[in-house]
Amino acid sequence: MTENFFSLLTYAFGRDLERPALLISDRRDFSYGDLDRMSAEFAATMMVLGVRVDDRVLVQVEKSPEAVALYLGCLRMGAVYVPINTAYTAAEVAYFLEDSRPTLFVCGVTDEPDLEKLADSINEATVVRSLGVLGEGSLIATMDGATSFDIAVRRSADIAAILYTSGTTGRSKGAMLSHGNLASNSVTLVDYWSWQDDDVLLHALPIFHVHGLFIAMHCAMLKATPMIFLNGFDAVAVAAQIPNATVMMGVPTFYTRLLARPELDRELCRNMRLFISGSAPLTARTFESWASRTGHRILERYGMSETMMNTSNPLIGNRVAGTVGFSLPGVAARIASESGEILESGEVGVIEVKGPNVFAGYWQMPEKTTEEFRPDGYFITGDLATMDTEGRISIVGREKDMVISGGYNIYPKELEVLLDEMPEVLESAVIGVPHPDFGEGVVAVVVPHTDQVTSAAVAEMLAGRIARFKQPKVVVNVAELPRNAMGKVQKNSLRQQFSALFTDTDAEETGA
Ligand code: MCA
Repeated sequence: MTENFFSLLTYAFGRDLERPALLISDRRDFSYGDLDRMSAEFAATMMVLGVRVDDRVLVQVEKSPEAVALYLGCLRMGAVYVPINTAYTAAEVAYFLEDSRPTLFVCGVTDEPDLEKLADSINEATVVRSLGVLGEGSLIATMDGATSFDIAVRRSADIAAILYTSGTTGRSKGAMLSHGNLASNSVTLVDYWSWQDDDVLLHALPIFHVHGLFIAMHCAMLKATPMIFLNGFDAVAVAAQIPNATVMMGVPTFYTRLLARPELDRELCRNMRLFISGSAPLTARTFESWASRTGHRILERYGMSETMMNTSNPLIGNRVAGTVGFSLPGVAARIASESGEILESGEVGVIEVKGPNVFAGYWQMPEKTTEEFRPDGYFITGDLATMDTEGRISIVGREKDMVISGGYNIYPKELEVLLDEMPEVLESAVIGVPHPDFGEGVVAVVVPHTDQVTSAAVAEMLAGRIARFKQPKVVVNVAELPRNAMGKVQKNSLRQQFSALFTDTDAEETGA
């Protein structure tokens, strides 16, 4: 018997293949039968292109029903799905091509000629195809009409996907998630959040990260319930769809932007059953404002690319603002000191987790994998937290140097390396400070050699090298960086100094 996660999904789809899966405003709806058929077509096509079990398929495409079917096709044939952010530049893509060594790289129609050259220069064996219908050689145009494809036999521990997560050293690590990881976490969440046969999910998240790809889609798919499938987040469009939905999953920026919409009220949310938030901390203020405007208490949960979901506030019972709830059934969580000593309730330490949701390790980085696990199998998340006597967890900070902006993780090191290469920069420190829209906004603090370093110069240097969303929203010049006795830059002190940069409208852009 196969433990391929896709067989669980087809079991759910098979209850009624006519059921709508993706509701799309400017295209026809796609049923679960359509997704099933398209996934077989993609699997057959990929097979013809040389993709085999365990081969990586690197994917950088816009959100679409075809992109969903491509993901399902990879599961179905036992290939390893490797999605990357559509905002990544060719320079960033080069790293993923080199690191993941894909057999097939699927990209956007307009990018295909350039990326084909790039892929060829890195790994001649990689086949490059666009997904879309426009390009002559696109994946869809290559389809040979096969409408069935046997589900590949996979064991629970076999890898289904690699999700890249940046590292504190600036080098992205590929978190390998197995078929068993996907199955256990999705089945747990469907049950924990009591997914209903008549639920309708409002899906406005990107589908290249765990949140939109696995958490949101798998819950809907395991019950074969419809998703209102929006290309991206637009507050007006999302607000207009709220009355047609029963569940929404989003990052905190979704909620703050919706709160700015005058039409948001109890009546608009009358059909909603559940609002879920994750990927970044939800402030108590947003939680309270949402409750008073809509009558709904947002359910906050906590996860990572390496583990998918670890904890959740309860569906029934008290959802407490500023906490991420309890460890999910089957997931063990504990708070430990840096040296691994397990701490008492209330003490601040690093949250460590163990369970069937925890990834198989980092792709081709065995030493890094070993470093991040305790000998007894607990994964060290790097997030600082406390646990109360009932087991309720609150995230209070991060051990790793990372900024979370609009739900995206941004690693300062990646930017600092580039900034320090600028001839006009003596040294730099990149930090995140409170931002009204993105939760945290990226700030580059630079020490210039002589002349001030301008935002324009930084933007010019970063153009094409790093995705726009990672780039600093503000560049600040300082005479020197604060350091401790060991010479380490005191980022806390910088964060404090510039904490009002995005909230104080009089703030200087390039001088401090
Ligand atoms: C876009 N921009 C951003 C961000 N997004 N800047 C900083 N942080 C961001 N998150 C910039 C763009 O570079 C561009 O800048 C300008 O904003 C407009 O871009 P656009 O794409 O139109 O932005 P948007 O549509 O307003 O997007 C904001 C967003 C989006 C809706 C918050 O970032 C988003 O969908 N975030 C969700 C991320 C997510 O799914 N995270 C899950 C990963 P310029 O004009 O200068 O070019 S974490 C996860 O999966 C874990 C496991 C978990 O627990 O969930």
